[in-house]
Amino acid sequence: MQSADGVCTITLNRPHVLNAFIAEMLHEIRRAVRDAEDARDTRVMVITGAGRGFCAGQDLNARRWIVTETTRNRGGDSLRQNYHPLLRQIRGSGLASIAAVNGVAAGAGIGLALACDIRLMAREASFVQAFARIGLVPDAGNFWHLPRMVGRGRAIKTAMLGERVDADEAARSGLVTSVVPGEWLAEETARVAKRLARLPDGVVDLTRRGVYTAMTLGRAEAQEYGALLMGARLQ
Ligand code: T3D
Repeated sequence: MQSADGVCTITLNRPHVLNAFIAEMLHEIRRAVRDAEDARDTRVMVITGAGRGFCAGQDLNARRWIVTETTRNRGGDSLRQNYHPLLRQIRGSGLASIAAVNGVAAGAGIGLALACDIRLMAREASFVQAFARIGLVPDAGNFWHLPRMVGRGRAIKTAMLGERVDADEAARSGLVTSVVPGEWLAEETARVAKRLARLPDGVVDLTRRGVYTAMTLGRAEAQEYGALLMGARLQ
């Protein structure tokens, strides 16, 4: 983890397997997110990958271990115990989060990117919903995010067929916020992160709360919630 100017960057670092997750790495990311939250000056968290991948999801060579050794062997426990806490932690933190998707993301790697507030994607990067190919169903947040972000039809098609979604298609369908040539990704990420870090105190936290809470409410309740948050700004 690196920190400067209110921005902390967490780099997934198992490039030989496109930064696929193992249990230890998930623990390390959670620790890094916690450290970022605890650091008084940090406002923004950037998550990116080393090498040519963002994150290829669960490490398939370690999957047997993670499923049997870290869980009670109840179906789904590997998600409950290894992935959900991290995704909740990112969403629940008061920090703005940016996924700088530098290369291919698959499976739970997409879940990690979608848990972030903003996704900036390298033109060479892509998303692959790899779950169905190996006999799994998408999750690590994908079930919730996909239909909301791209609509039901596209969600089902990409989840079932597992076709590669390139960066331009990801931007058109609303999965990512913007696409830049790979060599500019770090610079564009730093630019956006710095702008977020310089916003007046509390704006990032309350805006995130407003958007995520309003997504779960009806129109009138969402308006009232907005008024409450605005009230907090005007005190
Ligand atoms: O119970 C539970 O486990 C629930 C939790 C599920 C969470 C999940 O994330 S399930 C989904 C797991 N992920 C996948 O199935 C993706 C597997 N990988 C791929 O489909 C492809 O590698 C990619 C589409 C991501 C990228 O393709 P490409 O052609 O750009 O790269 P490549 O040549 O396939 O991969 C490069 C290397 O990374 C290669 O190793 P090598 O031959 O150079 O030694 C490949 O084996 C390795 N690699 C890629 N993904 C993984 C991996 N090694 C381990 N685990 C991986 N997930």
